[in-house]
Amino acid sequence: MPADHSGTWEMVSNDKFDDVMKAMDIDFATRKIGVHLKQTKVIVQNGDRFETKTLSTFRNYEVNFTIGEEFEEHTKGLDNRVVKTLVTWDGDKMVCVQKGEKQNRGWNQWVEGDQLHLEIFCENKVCHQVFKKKI
Ligand code: ECB
Repeated sequence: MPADHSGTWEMVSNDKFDDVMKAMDIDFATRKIGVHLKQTKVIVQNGDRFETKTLSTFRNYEVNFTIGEEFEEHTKGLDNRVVKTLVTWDGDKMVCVQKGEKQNRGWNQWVEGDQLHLEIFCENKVCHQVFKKKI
């Protein structure tokens, strides 16, 4: 039984997000806005099928995937690249690899109690986001 990531999760911290945005070549003005956003993550999990929305006052990002099935992801409104994305389980941790122009790109996501943790990687930078489950 995989971990349950479903629910609505509200950002409580976003460590080193600016570093990861820089590694993705996001311009200064966008980074200035992006670093202050309180993101909300909405996850619908049906077995190995995931529908995810990352919401903010500035931009929203939606991506849907099935565990173990590689797909082409267009990071529209983020860094606007096309990557080959594969999400798998490593125990209760969700591991995402995004193959493309940027090396060492992807994210890891796991649940600890009422918190959702998300590490976002790009090149040699790592951002750590923590969300709290909305009751
Ligand atoms: C959508 C809110 C953030 C908008 C910030 C705007 C520009 C920044 C550009 C690039 C920054 C790199 C990543 C953005 C961080 C979060 C967005 C979603 C990351 C993601 O794919 O999360 C997964 C795992 O939770 C969704 O399934």
